Amino acid sequence: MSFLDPEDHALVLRVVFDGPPEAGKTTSVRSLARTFGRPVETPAEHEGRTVFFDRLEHRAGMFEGSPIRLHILSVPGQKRWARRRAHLIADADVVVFVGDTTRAAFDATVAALAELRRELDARPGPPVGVVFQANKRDRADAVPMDVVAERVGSERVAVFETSASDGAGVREVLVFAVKLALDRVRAGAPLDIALAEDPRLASALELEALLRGVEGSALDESHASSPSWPPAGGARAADEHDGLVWPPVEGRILLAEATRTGVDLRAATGGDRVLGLGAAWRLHSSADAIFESIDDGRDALVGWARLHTKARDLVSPRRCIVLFETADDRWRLWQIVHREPNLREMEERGPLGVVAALRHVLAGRAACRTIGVELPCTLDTLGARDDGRVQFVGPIPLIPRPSADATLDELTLDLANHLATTTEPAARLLHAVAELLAEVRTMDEDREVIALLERRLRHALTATVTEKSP
Ligand SMILES: Nc1nc2c(ncn2[C@@H]2O[C@H](COP(=O)(O)OP(=O)(O)O)[C@@H](O)[C@H]2O)c(=O)[nH]1
Ligand SMILES: [Mg+2]
Repeated sequence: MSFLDPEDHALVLRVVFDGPPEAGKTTSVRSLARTFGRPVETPAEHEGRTVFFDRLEHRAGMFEGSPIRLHILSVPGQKRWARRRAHLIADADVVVFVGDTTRAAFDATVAALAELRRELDARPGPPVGVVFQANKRDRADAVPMDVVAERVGSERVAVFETSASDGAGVREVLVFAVKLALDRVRAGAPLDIALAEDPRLASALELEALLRGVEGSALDESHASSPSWPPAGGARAADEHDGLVWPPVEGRILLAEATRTGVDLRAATGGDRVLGLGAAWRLHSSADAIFESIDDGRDALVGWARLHTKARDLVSPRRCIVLFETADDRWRLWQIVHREPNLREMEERGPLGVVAALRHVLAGRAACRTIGVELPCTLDTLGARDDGRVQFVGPIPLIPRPSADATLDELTLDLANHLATTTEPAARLLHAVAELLAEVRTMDEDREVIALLERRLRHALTATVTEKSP
């Protein structure tokens, strides 16, 4: 747990290196010690037997006027020291998970990571960030990186490649880990205070350079070419920059994951910006998300974060928001959203798909009324979760407005068209439409919307009956 040292008012952060035995924890901590020119201690003796674990101290910059002191520890790997390990994990401000990514060891690495995830998720308080150190990348039998990223991605970790034996990548891991630990310290404070840091002093690596690059030029044309990635000019050099990211800890992990893949400019209309980060992520910023001063930008970010929190149960989970300086010294808010399947794909599956999409749109609208946030409910912004419940997958508007009812109109017309041409057995369709109609009547929907749906659906029903019944 982080604490302020009463003697020198230093903020003490505990960085714990975890991972299966022989993955490279000790090698990593030793490599850091060499970089810092400091000794590694192996302090503990327990019941007459020496327990080798590694401990290293290091000063690392300032946080809100206090010097930062790092306590870097590696857990004892063997099973019999499980309790000692649990104790270290329970006190960690951030965990660096050293994973052996060679073929023979990788399954055990993934299993141990899943176990760590469970332990951390059970811990109360702000989330504890995890950096996954994909180690032994120098080995010829290392599993390919895209496979590694795929298998550990669902554990909400930031992934870095390392070869601890020659030190490659290990320092970058620590730098990122400290940022996550500081996010966690900030997250312990109320939101306004948690976000009180000045992003000019601490703002971010890859994405910042990326956004600076696109702000200026390319995006003003609707089909801009893709800039190279990573951007030229040493974007990764800006280690001291942290960005203003929400939610704390997990937002930065998402940001790191999203920006690992290349940027691919998809569309830009008016002042709005939509970029693809690889195939899996979308980066959005609307024309009204530009602010003259950093304080205005931060206030907007805080308000937007509250909106995200309010809508939490309805929206897809993998998303974060970021405030960045633009090339012309203003401030722009961005949101990064993991792509999830939407209702348009469902609708493409024929008339039953349209009925299902209609049901989800109505459920989405009902959910918005319940939470009191007017999110646009369209075929593009809504999707279905694995358990069948509706989920908002689009970008959350900065200022929510009631959405037009065009989507319901479009869907009921699509349904009528489908019904006129489909070969689907009439009985199934009749049943699905009749069921939906009954549901609509029980919903606390706008009266005009209900009337429209009843009219359209009844019309569709009659059409089906006359067309399909001899
Ligand atoms: N090739 C290679 N070997 C490594 C790497 N990191 C660690 N090792 C070796 O893996 C073994 C276990 O490393 P160690 O740091 O003791 O693992 P720990 O049990 O996690 O502390 C040692 O023989 C290291 O030299 C690496 O990045 N590449
Ligand atoms: Mg060791």
